[in-house]
Amino acid sequence: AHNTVEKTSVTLLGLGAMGTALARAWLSAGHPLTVWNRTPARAAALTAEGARVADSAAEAVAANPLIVVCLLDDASVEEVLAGTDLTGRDLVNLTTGTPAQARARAEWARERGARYLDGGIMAVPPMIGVPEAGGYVFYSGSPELFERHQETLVVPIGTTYVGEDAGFAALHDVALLSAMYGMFAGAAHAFALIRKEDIDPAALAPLLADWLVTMAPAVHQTADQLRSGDYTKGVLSNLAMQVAGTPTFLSTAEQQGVNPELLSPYFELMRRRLAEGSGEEGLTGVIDLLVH
Ligand code: FVH
Repeated sequence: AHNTVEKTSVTLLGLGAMGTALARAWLSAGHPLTVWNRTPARAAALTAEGARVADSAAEAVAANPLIVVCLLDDASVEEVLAGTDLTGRDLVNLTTGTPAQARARAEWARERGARYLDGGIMAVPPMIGVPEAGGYVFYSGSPELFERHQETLVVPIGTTYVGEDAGFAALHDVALLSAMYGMFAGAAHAFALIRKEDIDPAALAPLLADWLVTMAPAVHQTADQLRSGDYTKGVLSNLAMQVAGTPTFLSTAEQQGVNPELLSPYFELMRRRLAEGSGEEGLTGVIDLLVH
């Protein structure tokens, strides 16, 4: 049977690595697509795949009610949209930025008569159009806009709406990526410890990956403790015991000729929390030391 449902037309501004991947996903799903890019050659490459190329950002914005921007940074969004008429448009901004930039951009769009959704992409370009890769985009801002376009937005990659505050998508994006860097930092220290030994890094890697996966659910206990305010709830390895173990980590690093600078700041926070008399807690109290 022929699919007679009309697909939503999309305007996409920005055809870098991510924008191009998004464009291809919408085109191959049959969505009429108008594109514009500062460097025209990148847009021209998509005409063979069915994209309509606008001569200017203003022309692209005039072409469709749904406008998606995927540019380098907030400054480039300002520059590209400056000469366009956003009245009545649904603006979806997939450009990475801070929560404050997203909130200001939402207000900026509202003043220009547009509805606004901000997006934080939790994926790299090869994950676009590949649902089994597990990537998704955090969205926040206008709930009506999200509901209206969810079917179109989900075509390239999964969607997770995190609230009406336009800054929340960026906040979730940065929170998850910050945790990722913490994980990478720990793994870097682990590889450094074995660097000069007769241990194959490829043998350590699966052990590390499995261990990190085993430990990851600890975040649920952290959340539970933060919600209840009881940081001793369910604690198996208390802070006093963990702080007592830190010299072993520092001595091992020294013996292996490894600079402990990635671990030491965390150990210092653990020591400070213990000094406040929180020996029966786990590690959740460290969070309160971080928040000004
Ligand atoms: N690629 C990735 O792995 C990450 C994954 C997570 C999300 N990020 C963010 O997505 C935004 C776009 O990233 P991208 O990978 O497409 O970035 P580039 O390939 O560098 O393309 C940048 C596009 O922005 C255009 N552009 C830059 N400055 C301006 C400007 N002043 N005026 C107009 N356009 C501008 C650029 O145009 P051109 O260089 O081709 O002319 C590209 O279209 C980004 O926020 C990531 O943080 C990606």
